Amino acid sequence: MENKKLCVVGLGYIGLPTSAMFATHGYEVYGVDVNTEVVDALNEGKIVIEEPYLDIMVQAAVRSGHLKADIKPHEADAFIIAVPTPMNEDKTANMDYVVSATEMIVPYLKKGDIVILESTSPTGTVENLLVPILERSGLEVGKDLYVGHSPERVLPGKILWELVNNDRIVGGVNRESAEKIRDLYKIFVNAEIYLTTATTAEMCKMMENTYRDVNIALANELAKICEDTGINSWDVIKFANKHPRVNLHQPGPGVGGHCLAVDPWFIVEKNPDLAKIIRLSRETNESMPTFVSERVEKILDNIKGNTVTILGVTYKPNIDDMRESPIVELIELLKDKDINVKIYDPHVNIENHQYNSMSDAARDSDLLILAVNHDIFKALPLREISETMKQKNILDTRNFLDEKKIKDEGFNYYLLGKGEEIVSPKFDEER
Ligand code: SAJ
Repeated sequence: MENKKLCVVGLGYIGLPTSAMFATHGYEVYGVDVNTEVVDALNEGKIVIEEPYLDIMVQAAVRSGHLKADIKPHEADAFIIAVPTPMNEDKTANMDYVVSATEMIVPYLKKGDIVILESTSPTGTVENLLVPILERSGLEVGKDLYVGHSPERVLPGKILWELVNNDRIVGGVNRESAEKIRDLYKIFVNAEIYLTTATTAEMCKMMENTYRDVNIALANELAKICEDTGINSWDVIKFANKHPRVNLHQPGPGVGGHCLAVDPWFIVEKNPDLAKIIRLSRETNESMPTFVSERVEKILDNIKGNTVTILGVTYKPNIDDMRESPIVELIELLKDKDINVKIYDPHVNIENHQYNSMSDAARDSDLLILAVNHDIFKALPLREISETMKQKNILDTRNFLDEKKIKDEGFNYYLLGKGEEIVSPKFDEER
């Protein structure tokens, strides 16, 4: 029997692992990307992104002849569109890549084919944007062509495991489309696949990230309130979460990444008058770099200094990804205040900020800011740092460091979300 053919447009963080997954499950997969560098690398069995074990899987798929890359689509039984949907300046979704990817596959479509959009998209994208383009093929959508949305929901760093083990939602333009798409993913998905409409699936994806963003905003608001009240928000969170139905999230210097910081805006775009909590949450999280920079200013005023060292610039710990990182904005805000900023993050290459060690980065600093909770920062070489720093001050924006050890080494310890004027200091010290 001839192998089934699949064409995946967009070979990024989602398209590439998905291609490799199908290819190692017997499909003949054509990966399509406009970037020739990605295409050439893939045809040599190599990848240009970082994701655990993906290189091994891609290499196996390419060597076995099941995965090939090209700059143009190929005829296939199913097409997956997995291109980026970035945010425009005005915080609306940029659908240009989705449009061009869809237009690109039209000449290759035949009766009975399946077309799936995986990219995160505003509600109505499949019905109002994809379908009219696909109909240019002369095929009837829902009858000759099975069309739907099946959003990815994997976590960078755990993509291959989550692709297989996460439940999946499939939204079809009709039931038959949803069922065909489900049967396709069933090949490697070892979890539930739920069927619904395309527009419901679009909203689900955006809402999953919005849920997290709104909850983080709540934690960030609590942090601000607690600083003002003179108590410690991290204690409030710890104790409140002992309630069986409460799960407060963690405050921090902001929310980064290409998902949480972006998707909620796509809901606001379509329903600006109704999406009030969603918009306010985004604004709250976007205000955090400014909030931290103001805290830094207060601390520096007290200690009379102007050099700070920032530990970590990525959007979350233990990765090299700086997309939408709030720390990048924090750095700019501090520079605007004429503060001399030194940056240390061994996970990324930062121009003009290459230090051999943490103590080198901390040299002549008045304040050390723990901005990202990378594992490598857990045990700070406090003694070495204290020898090079001008003044011994640490601001922890993640409640990540050991306050007692830091204080024992003679440092002042400041914590984001904890008021400097603690209401009951005696009790706090006894902890
Ligand atoms: N953060 C906080 N406080 C918290 C939790 C996170 O400030 O309590 C911040 C992090 O520091 C980071 C940001 O939020 O800057 C986002 O990190 P994340 O690990 O929550 O999420 P992403 O963007 O790496 O991945 C998310 C995931 N979505 C959910 O968990 C609902 C992932 O499953 C999605 O596939 C991905 O978005 C996506 O592509 O949509």
